[in-house]
Amino acid sequence: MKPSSIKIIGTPISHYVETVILTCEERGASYTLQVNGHDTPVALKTPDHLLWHPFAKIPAAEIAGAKFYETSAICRCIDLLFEGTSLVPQEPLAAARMEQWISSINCYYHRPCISNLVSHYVFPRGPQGKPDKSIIQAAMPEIQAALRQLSYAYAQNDYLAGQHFSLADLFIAPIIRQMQQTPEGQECLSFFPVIEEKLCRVFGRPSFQRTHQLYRSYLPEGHCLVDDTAC
Ligand SMILES: N[C@@H](CCC(=O)N[C@@H](CS)C(=O)NCC(=O)O)C(=O)O
Repeated sequence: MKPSSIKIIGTPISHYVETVILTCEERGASYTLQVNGHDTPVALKTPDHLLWHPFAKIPAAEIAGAKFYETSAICRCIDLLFEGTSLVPQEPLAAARMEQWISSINCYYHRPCISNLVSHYVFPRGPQGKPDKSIIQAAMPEIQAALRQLSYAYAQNDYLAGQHFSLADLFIAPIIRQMQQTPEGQECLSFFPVIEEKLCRVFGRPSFQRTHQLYRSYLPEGHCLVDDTAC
């Protein structure tokens, strides 16, 4: 079955949405974005949004007429539907390693690295409209512990699943790229240089460059990310 264009619900500011876009880009799937306040609005937390995602999160997607939520499920579906090199290793141990990393990223990276760090620079809510440094500082031990594990993995292999570029790398790359735009993220990453060394090859892929461009174009006014002049 060759699906028609994939409809992605959510803004590319979300690293999870970026992962879905990256998967489409890598697998040659055409897609459209429905972003709250931009093209066709599906407002977050509204009854409309709940029809797409019962827990009011992004992303959600429509693929071949079926609605899905959960990034991993969406990316797996896209990977299976399109011809060409799969982003899921065939070899069982490598496939399990990929799965381990996707689950770890959801459980141990998203909250400290994004909710407690990056999102405070994207949507500053502290004094004088600046990031709330107390929340960020409190998250640093957990962020360091997470990056340490990631650095062990990238020190051993080129990709998280071993020699096979996989969905796991597409889950972590947008998180690390977003962390690079915060002073605390930059500092913490400087202690684990192998992470950026290995991820450079993902950042350099045309899929990533297109997706990151899209991410930048949706950043809100007043954000405090460091490699931009907005703050
Ligand atoms: N388990 C979900 C997590 C999705 C998620 O947490 N998305 C964030 C954006 S990065 C979100 O919707 N945040 C809005 C909120 O929590 O209110 C997945 O894998 O897709």
